[in-house]
Amino acid sequence: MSEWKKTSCVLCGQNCGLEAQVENNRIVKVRGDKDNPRSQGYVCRKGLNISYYQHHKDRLTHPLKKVGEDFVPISWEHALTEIAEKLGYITKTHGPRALAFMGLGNLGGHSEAVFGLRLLRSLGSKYYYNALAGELTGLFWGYGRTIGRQYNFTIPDHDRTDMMVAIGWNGWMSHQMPQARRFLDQMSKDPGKILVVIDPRRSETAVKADIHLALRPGTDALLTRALIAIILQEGWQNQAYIDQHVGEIEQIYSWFENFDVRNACQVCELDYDQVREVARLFATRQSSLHPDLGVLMGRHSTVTTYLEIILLTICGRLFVPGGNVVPGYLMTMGAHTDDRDPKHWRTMKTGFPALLGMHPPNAMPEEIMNDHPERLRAVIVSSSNPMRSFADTAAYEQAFSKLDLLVTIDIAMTETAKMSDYVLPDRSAYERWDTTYFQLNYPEIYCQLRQPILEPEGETLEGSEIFTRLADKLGMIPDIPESLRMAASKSRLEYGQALYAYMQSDPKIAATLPYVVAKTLGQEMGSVNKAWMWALLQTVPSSFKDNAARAGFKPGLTMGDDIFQAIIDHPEGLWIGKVDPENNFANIKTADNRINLYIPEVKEWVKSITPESEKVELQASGHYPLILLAGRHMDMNANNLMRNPEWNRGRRACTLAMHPEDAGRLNLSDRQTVRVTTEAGTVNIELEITGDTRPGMVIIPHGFGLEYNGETYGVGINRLTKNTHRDRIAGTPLHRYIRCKVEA
Ligand SMILES: Nc1nc2c(c(=O)[nH]1)N[C@H]1C(S)=C(S)[C@@H](COP(=O)(O)OP(=O)(O)OC[C@H]3O[C@@H](n4cnc5c(=O)[nH]c(N)nc54)[C@H](O)[C@@H]3O)O[C@H]1N2
Ligand SMILES: Nc1nc2c(c(=O)[nH]1)N[C@H]1C(S)=C(S)[C@@H](COP(=O)(O)OP(=O)(O)OC[C@H]3O[C@@H](n4cnc5c(=O)[nH]c(N)nc54)[C@H](O)[C@@H]3O)O[C@H]1N2
Ligand code: SF4
Ligand SMILES: [Mo]
Repeated sequence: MSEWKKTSCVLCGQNCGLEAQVENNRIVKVRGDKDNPRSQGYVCRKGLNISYYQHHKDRLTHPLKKVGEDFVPISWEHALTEIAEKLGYITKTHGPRALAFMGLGNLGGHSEAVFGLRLLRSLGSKYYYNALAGELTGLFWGYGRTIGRQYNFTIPDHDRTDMMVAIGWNGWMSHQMPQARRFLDQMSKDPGKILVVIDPRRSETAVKADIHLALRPGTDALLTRALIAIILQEGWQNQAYIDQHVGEIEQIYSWFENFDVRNACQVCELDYDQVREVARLFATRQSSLHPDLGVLMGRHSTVTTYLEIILLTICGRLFVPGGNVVPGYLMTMGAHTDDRDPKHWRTMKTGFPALLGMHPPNAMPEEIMNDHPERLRAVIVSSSNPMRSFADTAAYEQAFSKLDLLVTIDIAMTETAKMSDYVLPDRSAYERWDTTYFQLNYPEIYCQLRQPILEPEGETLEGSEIFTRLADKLGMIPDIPESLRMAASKSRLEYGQALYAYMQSDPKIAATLPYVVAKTLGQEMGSVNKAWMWALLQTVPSSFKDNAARAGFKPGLTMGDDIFQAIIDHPEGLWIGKVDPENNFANIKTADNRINLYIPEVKEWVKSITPESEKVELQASGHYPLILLAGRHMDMNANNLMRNPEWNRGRRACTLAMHPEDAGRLNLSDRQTVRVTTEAGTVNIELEITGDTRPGMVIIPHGFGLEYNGETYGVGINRLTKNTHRDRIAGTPLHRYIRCKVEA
């Protein structure tokens, strides 16, 4: 018997709607779901292959404990009791700073994060490492300083923009917006719209561009400084906007006054007239900007973002139709954690701040490998594979083998799981209820609560259930009255009233709300994640209620429950709100409600980025003459989410891409094995000679080097990256600019 079921792809942050045909508890066919209001049937090759994510030999089905060199099955009861004892012991003996969590959600689901973070906090620690602090936290920092909230970063207003500048974004391959290929095609064909791509190579997105600025790798900060300088020198800035919305701007003008734009363009290897034309268009059109990893993982990462915010601001492109806007949320990606406030922890050895509550994975090896009495000794990892994803595999191997406790929660036996003391099996994205908080959209607010489409195999539990049981073992959950459990079995309305009364009875209960909901409504519904969606909707702020009313939900006491019911009734996903498009400026949360453009801490950094200094910094090194892009998003990878290599059979998935000119000079031929060396290490890899890259620049994709069924597929890129090669403020890796050499 087969059945088509509504679900979503979990292989990138877009979570396109899918319909999956299920037979004998297996996904046998997949198609894009036309009923999904956000993706409207759009799907890429990866989404069509989710059966390889779900069904493979390395799936975890039972809790495991490491004994000697082997893993032995252990019951949930024993595993959680032992882990709780160890967590209690380590945090009591060495203090709470000895404990960190890592991951807590990836591209497929985020419900567990609430429960994991609650547990971390209850144990007294604030150390939370996450992949976002390996890519986006510099950007969060920039918005935090200028706008007042790190979570109020912006995205282009895709439907209304008539000029989009993609800088370091290869949307044709990575998506990063709804229906990316459809959008880029339309942009490209519409004579009234301009697509500008700033990328050193002719990427799949650059091919679609009206203007391609093929800048020299690593010169985005210099180029952005030049764009701002041109606009200010020509007087093209939007003075009315600046007068009305900007504070703290006078201090920055001098950074651009005598800036030598022509010389800068030369260093960027760009034509001055073309750069000037882009500046003029950007200042005069309904323009928007889409930055991505090419700059976020590039040289001067955080300062490039800051300069981009300055560029958007002086042109009056922030918070306006067709410009860059703050999208709508049910739940933000994290809490604002201003790094100037000492209550937010910095990493101890390396001194990196938490940004949006997250610490950089690049710092973790050093945080373990030191002899401070409070050094990191215990790590719980969920939905992440640091042993392959994060910079410097060798440093991670050394550090993780020094830990007193490593626990991994995953759906597969990963390289990180193999190093762990305990390995706990999560339900997969298709076996549990879940949602993500990534679906940045404007002005509509999108939600899909994925329903389980498969019966779980073995003894898996939802991650949020695992964290709740651990909290219980640690004695963190108050006694729950029988009346609350009874109410949960009757109706959501009665439960809501009983929960309210219970919380009123003791103010301390609020801090344990997720666990209380898990153990009552979660049990009743058979899913903690599902119950948490209901609870979340009861506690949304009034601003969200206004948004929900705009999408047609009736204001009043039952609004949260009405939205929940609609979410359940629409497994394909739905709009649950709409932000006020007339009032995006309300997202500015600074003291004077103005954009504060001056950030004193990076003044010297910005001023140091001159044509003269960059020329010297960028000079090719005799020892490492090539620039390696350590990571690339393409049709044949999906982070670490596809372990079974079968989906790429017959394709050249993991190669070193090199331009024919370099290959000729080095006397190398296509398909031969070459040796790539960086300051971090050496790997052997198949060479692919291709015009996909640019002379002087080689590329290896990430997401390979995974051990599957006893074999290793492709090369683990992070053998070539050094964890200390990172942004000085955010600690994010500079994976798009690594010096290397390639030999036969
Ligand atoms: N197929 C696929 N899609 C994915 C993922 C995946 O694994 N596979 N992962 C998802 C995730 S988690 C993320 S974060 C996104 C990332 O999505 P993107 O940021 O779009 O991914 P990248 O491949 O890093 O592409 C960035 C572009 O930057 C360019 N670039 C390199 N160096 C420079 C430079 O110095 N300056 C400029 N301006 N550009 C430069 C590269 O040539 C490349 O074309 O992709 C998401 N989508
Ligand atoms: N050198 C280099 N390194 C990179 C990049 C790069 O460009 N270059 N890209 C970086 C980027 S942008 C990102 S976002 C990170 C991502 O790195 P990670 O944080 O590691 O995230 P993923 O690789 O998406 O997923 C990791 C794990 O989640 C597990 N998983 C899948 N589904 C579930 C589930 O339902 N529950 C649980 N518990 N686990 C599940 C998978 O088996 C996998 O082991 O990698 C980064 N690493
Ligand atoms: S990988 Fe991303 S764009 Fe492709 S189908 Fe999945 S969610 Fe959609
Ligand atoms: Mo990412």
